[in-house]
Amino acid sequence: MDSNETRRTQIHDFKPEREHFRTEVLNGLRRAQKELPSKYFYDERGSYLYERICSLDEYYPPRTEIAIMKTYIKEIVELLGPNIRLIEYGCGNCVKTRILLDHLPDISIYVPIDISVEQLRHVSQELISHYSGLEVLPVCADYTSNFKLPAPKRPGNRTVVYFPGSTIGNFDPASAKNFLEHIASVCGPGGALLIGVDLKKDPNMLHRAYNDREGVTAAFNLNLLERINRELNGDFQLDSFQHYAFYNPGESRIEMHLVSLRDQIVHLGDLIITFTKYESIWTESSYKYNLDDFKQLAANAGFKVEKVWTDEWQWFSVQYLVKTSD
Ligand code: AVI
Repeated sequence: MDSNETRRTQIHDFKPEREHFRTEVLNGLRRAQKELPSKYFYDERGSYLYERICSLDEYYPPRTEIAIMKTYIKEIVELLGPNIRLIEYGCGNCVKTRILLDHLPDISIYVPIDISVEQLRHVSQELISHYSGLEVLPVCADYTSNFKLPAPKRPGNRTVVYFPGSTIGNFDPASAKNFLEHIASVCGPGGALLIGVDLKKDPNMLHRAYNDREGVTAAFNLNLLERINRELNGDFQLDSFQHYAFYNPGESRIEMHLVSLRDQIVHLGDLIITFTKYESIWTESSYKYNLDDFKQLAANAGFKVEKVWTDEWQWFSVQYLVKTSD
């Protein structure tokens, strides 16, 4: 672990990507259905492109989730209670977190966890200067891996995990259950989870959300190849791959792929990867739930859904889950 910041902005850096990026990319590209983990989208440019996606008309989740948060913030903070330790998985730019922090004046500890060190450094600095009494303990880690959370100076009343943005949708159902189980263990007795969950809806609306007119989602998807070129000495020709995203109703998920537009060979250092024309690399799944399915998933992972807030069209939900006793 590395501590290269001043005392108040010290990032607990577990150097997540540098350890595993190469191994996971090589393993994924050796499979019959080539795949790359979507968590690697978020380098500096990827995080920037994701922020642009979040402001697109077609990409409804962020604005819908924010509207739900703002409408029901009083009820939400009442359930969270006073003097909590708030842990956020994948904090990104913390837009939604600020809604919580603005209404939780007596919150004691905030632990933002993100895979992107640049993003984390930036937001932690901002939060520290804006929320004077708040102890911010930023952690740079792949939150699906095991790492030790930093100890706060003074304990909070209880732990609440915040996992917004429907990032849970980027896990396949088995991994989603494992991850929620992991969160339940982090919460500890009396702990809770506040989570954003995207809901099933008209497939055409979903299709538009992942195939925006400006091509920002396409650039976000292709940026993964650029990152591999830069960091793993690759020679992917970006104009020989095409963004392809569709809703698979049988699996209740958006699938994002990068399709090879010709037979081609790509080098990653000494390694050679061959592509046939129209072969794809599967880069992301984004599962959509209905409320009952998610309730069942939560129950299987040791949580009881205590409260659900949605928008008037039931596009998106914010849910408050409490840990059931072991
Ligand atoms: C981060 N995650 C919830 C986004 C999603 O909708 O699955 C990532 C994304 N991929 C394309 N657009 C947005």
